[in-house]
Amino acid sequence: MMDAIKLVVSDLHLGRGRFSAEGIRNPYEDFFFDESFDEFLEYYTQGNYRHCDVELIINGDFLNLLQADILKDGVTITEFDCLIMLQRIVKGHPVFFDSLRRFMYSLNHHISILVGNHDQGLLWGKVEGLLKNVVSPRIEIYHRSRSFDGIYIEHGNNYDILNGFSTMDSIKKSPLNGETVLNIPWGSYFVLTFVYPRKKDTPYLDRIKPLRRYIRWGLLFDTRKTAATLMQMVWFYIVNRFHPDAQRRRKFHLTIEHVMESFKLGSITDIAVAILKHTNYRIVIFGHTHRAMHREEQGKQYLNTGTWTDIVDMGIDNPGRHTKLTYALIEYESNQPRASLREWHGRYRVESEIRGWS
Ligand SMILES: [Mn+2]
Repeated sequence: MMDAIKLVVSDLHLGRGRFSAEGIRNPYEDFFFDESFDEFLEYYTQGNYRHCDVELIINGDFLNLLQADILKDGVTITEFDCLIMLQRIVKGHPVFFDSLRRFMYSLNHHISILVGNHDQGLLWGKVEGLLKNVVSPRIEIYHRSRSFDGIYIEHGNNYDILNGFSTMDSIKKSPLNGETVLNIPWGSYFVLTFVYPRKKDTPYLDRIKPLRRYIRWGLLFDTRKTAATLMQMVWFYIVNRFHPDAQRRRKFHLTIEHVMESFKLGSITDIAVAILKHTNYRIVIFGHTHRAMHREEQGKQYLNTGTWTDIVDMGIDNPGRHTKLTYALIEYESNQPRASLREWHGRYRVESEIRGWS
């Protein structure tokens, strides 16, 4: 019999649901596993876990609060915009949110939510309030990290130069009209103005890993389209680099080294290794890269919880399109926590829908 466990998931990227109210397919949805998630919570609250203290930790990018089509100019995000986005996400995922609500009925169940770069809007008090209204007033929101029992958990975007933001100045006054808006990082401008409009035709565009190799493939096999896209990326940079908004312009004052640095998925792993080496933490858990990972050295562990969206893997070792519902399970043995990286299989399904193979 277990006393307490913690479940860590990340990068669920809940959007407005698979279909619009009119029944039209929503190309911006990235999360398709509401039922599996429901079974997941059910499993860890029954049987051996029935009387167990269970904490669900959602380690960043829980919600997709970068929905360009809702925003007035496509990039300026106000608190009100985030409330609208959150409302639509809740409406689009009734099974998921019912599941969270039911989980929280029991007082020995807890939910902690960490802010990621796709849900920076959770930093706003009213957005947090709305989420608490929807799920439970007992949920806890952590703006940067959560640590306990020698475990350090953070989304990880702050170690990625294109997606980092300081919680100190992540809400600013717009220079255009004095309105309070989110101070979004470079990567969010890219998602809103470059990726978002292209997802209509290429819904998996932001799920390709590593992008570098995809570009190389593209140049070889689809030369004209890839070259055009690369030119558009250069244009995206120029427009922002010389933008009338000084704050936005300054953000794009980056050198090529910065950009190349951000293409390397390894760097966040290096940070985790450094934390384990130089602090007393014994377990570090990140998300953000969408690549599940588990490293163990001298009893110290680094885990990356991956993502529940699919990824288009361009790697040589395991190419293809994969979905792995990965999570970290933290168990306690005589008060010592141990973490393991796991994959949720849930109930066997005889069929499922294939999406976006255009
Ligand atoms: Mn993510």
